[in-house]
Amino acid sequence: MNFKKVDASIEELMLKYEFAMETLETQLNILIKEFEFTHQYTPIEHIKSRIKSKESALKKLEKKGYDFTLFNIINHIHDMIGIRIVCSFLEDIYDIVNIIKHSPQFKIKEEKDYIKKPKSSGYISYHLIVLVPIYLNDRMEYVEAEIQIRTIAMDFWASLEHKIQYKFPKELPEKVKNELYQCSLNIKDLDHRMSQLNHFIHEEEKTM
Ligand code: 0O2
Repeated sequence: MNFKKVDASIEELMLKYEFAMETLETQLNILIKEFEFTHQYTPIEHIKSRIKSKESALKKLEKKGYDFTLFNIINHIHDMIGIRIVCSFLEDIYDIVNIIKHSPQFKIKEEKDYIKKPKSSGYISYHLIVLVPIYLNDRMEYVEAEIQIRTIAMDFWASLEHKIQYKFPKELPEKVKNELYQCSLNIKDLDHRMSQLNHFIHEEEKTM
């Protein structure tokens, strides 16, 4: 399937993704700033956002066994818009998930808790698929976006694993897979220990 046939309409679709990403970024920033103001605490280390390129969308559809059509992009790629919120501590993730879930601005389409149930690769993160309303000249439309919420430790693992995966276009050797999985257990342990430290410090602060 080549790009040319669907070029004009795909440009229109990409424009809608741009509008939705801008809307989502603004709304998330407001929610987070309000949280920081209310709690006098900053739970976020950094936020990254991106729109999946047409080339990556094509690759993802190929991998899933679908043709490169507008219908398939809309219906089978749930992360054309991706926002990654990297938090300090484990408990911060659930605070952020809560404020997003309770915000009337987005509809939650799906929730994937890969913290309670990590993927077989060892991947740990919290995913929310949200529907972002965009207001066009004559209508409102919902656009899907994926929000990944994770700690710095989870982000460290996912980034390096992604880099290693890239070097093996087919499949990772078993030995590498096992080692990555073991590393993910260390990440989980590290997050729990940091979380306990955080809890301890909060309790100490109360007595000061
Ligand atoms: P990229 O390059 O980050 O965009 P779906 O999107 O729901 O159709 P899937 O695989 O069922 O596909 O959804 P999933 O696994 O809930 O979320 C997909 C995204 O999560 C991936 O996007 C990655 O960003 C991240 N992810 C999921 N599993 C892993 C993993 O094992 N390792 C790493 N490093 N990241 C993972 P893309 O499009 O695959 O990649």
